[in-house]
Amino acid sequence: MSNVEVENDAQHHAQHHAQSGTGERRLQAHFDRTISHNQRIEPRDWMPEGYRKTLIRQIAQHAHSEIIGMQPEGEWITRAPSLRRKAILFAKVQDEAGHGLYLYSAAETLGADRADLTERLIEGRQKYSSIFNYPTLNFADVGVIGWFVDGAAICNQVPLCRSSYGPYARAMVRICKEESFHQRQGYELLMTMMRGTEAQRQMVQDAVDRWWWPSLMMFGPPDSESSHTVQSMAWRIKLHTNDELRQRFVDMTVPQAEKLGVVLPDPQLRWNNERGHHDFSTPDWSELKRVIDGDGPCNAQRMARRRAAHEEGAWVREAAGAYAAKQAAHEAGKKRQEGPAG
Ligand code: FAQ
Repeated sequence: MSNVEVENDAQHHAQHHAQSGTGERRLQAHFDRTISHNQRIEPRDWMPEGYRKTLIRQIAQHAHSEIIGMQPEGEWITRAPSLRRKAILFAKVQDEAGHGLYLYSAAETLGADRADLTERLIEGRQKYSSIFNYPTLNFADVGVIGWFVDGAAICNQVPLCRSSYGPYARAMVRICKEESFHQRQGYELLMTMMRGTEAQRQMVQDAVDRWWWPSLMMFGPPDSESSHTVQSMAWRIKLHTNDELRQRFVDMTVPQAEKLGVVLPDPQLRWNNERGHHDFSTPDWSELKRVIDGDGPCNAQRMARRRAAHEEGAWVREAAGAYAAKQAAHEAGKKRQEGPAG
């Protein structure tokens, strides 16, 4: 049996056991205690079906985002202005692929099947982050994605390292280390451009103007409209609300923008002494809704490319499957020849 099958088997036993009333209550009480003591739920532990489903939804959406997120910056690999920038960008885009793979593996520990998750993405039944539906128009966009998008990802994902589900939390530790490198390479790229010509400074400001609002929207709808936050926080899948993390991102980014010498495109943005935070304008939530619903500037292009990559990779999956079957037959043949042990 594969790891996933063993885990599914253990889960089915636990669930079967749970069907007898007192058994279920005991398991639920044990789960609740684990969560309230800030301890981790592991794949073999009993968990409520809603917890499992919510995690699969969030982790799959996160994995899809990493994979689709390779596209906007990937478009600049062949056009990077120097060998150094090309090597950095290559490494970053490859890291995103790695993040997607850790996350699909984390979803598999919950009984999900990776091929099925990919099908769901391709058929539009599962989401990916709104942010990757915006175009990268000039090379400064690569820097601003590192600074804003990876910066937002860090704000959102560092707390997830303490999320209640073990495999997700552990995947997040390594992901965050890499995101931190991504953010710094973006900021360093922008610093270099800001020290360059007037035209380069304008490219940076233009990219900042275009990516600021989509980056704030990445944190999800406002708390008042977030359907999952309350339950996900009770389960300690999420440790902060969407608005809390958005505020943290704004507070973190304002001094960085000042140092860089760019203007964040929000006339209402100012420090509020009483709150101890920056005030800022309300993002256009109707735009977020439109982009999530498939009508952003690049949704069709991103999905078309993802589908094409899936189709073009079919022969690799078939070849790997055929090789695995051959190896398994070979192993079985060897065991038969050796005869029963002892
Ligand atoms: N885009 O009730 P909530 C990265 C959906 S990775 C699209 O607030 P939740 C690395 C949501 O699914 C970026 N859909 O939901 C990188 C739900 O729909 P459903 C991805 C969104 O889950 C950098 C509905 O709206 N990061 O950047 C979005 O409690 C550079 C209601 O929303 C993660 O996935 C959105 N922005 O909170 C890669 C982090 N927001 O399923 C390449 C983990 C919400 O009911 C280059 N995820 N929706 O139909 C999370 O922390 C959470 O899932 C949130 C949303 C905070 C994203």
